[in-house]
Amino acid sequence: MRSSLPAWVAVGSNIGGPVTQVRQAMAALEALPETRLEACSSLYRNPPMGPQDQPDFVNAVVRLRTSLEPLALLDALQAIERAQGRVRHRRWGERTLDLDLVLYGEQRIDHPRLVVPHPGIGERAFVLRPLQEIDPGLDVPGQGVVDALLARVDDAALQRVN
Ligand code: PH2
Ligand code: MG
Ligand code: MG
Repeated sequence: MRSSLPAWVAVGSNIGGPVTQVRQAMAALEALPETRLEACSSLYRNPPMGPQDQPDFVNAVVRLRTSLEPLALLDALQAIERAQGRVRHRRWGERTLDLDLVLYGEQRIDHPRLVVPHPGIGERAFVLRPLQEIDPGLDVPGQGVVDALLARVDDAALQRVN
């Protein structure tokens, strides 16, 4: 493999059998070229952020090691979303699969298609809690260490899925 970096992907689903969708996405990530799946968090069921008249989400975070450049990785994530039948209904609404590239090495990226670190990361327990499970001491560029970020949000509504 060419020189590679860690990349963290937040996985979410709330329709079409969310637990199966998330597990299938993890398998698809493992199969990406130039990429290893290094760590997977537990799955967490939690209430929707945004419109409340939609099912609970199942969320998880994975750490990849990849030599795909950020935009190539983004293309690959979007291809997996499409392969799992993603249809976008409304902003912050229901979806079969959402794969967000939340962190890429220590890089800060500001591109029309991709902002890294993901702008919402510091407020979202459903990203921070699974991220803390796999990388508690990780520094989020410009925001602080994951453990400290998680201490500032309410994660009481997250239920680990067995
Ligand atoms: N994703 C959204 C909108 N709302 N709520 C939860 N709990 N988890 C998500 O992943 C999520 C959401 C849009 O990406
Ligand atoms: Mg999202
Ligand atoms: Mg997304």
